[in-house]
Amino acid sequence: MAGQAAPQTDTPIRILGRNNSFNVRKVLWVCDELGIDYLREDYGRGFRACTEPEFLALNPVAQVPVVIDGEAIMRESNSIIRYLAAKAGNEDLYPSDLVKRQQIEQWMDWIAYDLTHALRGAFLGGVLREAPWDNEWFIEQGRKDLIHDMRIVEAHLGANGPYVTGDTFTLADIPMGLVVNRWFKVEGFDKPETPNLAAYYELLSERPAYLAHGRNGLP
Ligand SMILES: N[C@@H](CCC(=O)N[C@@H](CS)C(=O)NCC(=O)O)C(=O)O
Repeated sequence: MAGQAAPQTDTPIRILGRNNSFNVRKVLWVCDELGIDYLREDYGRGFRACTEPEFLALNPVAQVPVVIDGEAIMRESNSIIRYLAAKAGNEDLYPSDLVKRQQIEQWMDWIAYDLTHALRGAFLGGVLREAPWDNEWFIEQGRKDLIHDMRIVEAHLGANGPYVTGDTFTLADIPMGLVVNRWFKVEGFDKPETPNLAAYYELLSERPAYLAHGRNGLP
């Protein structure tokens, strides 16, 4: 698709992925924020396997979400939500100004690389007891890393909030909103007090799309 414009069609996009997946929920949340129509099909744990040949042909790394927009087949949730916001031309969620854009993306990337790794131990291992993450050393390390990372977010929001990049809600708040929801749901170890994260959680909860897909009772 390099060099081609995004598909302009009235056909709803297709979202392949179970709606209890952390990464699918990001896409659903953004669609609701932007008023994007979609059709969702259940794939992933508990549903049709991502290892089915039909799914692997769409996503060789066998993970949800996959989004199909016209001829374009997309994977990687953060990349997908950037695409959807850019296609909608939504300057609030994803500004075209390169510096503002980078300020958003640096948080999204850090969450994807560091925080998600910590959550593998603390949540996938420590709460879901899912192999191969259910290893005591890995769980303990994940919990330590999660506390370390959430202290960074707590201090950042206190100094620079109320949203991740300051005064307005942007794409950076989508993965962060899911992380913070999980932070308040994850159990099995002592967590420090995080009043700024609690205030941020309440602020995001003013958004119906967050209540539908982020703070919706799931961890
Ligand atoms: N980096 C990928 C990660 C995707 C991912 O880890 N997806 C999980 C669900 S949150 C998955 O497909 N798990 C296997 C399954 O549900 O069968 C993204 O952000 O889209």
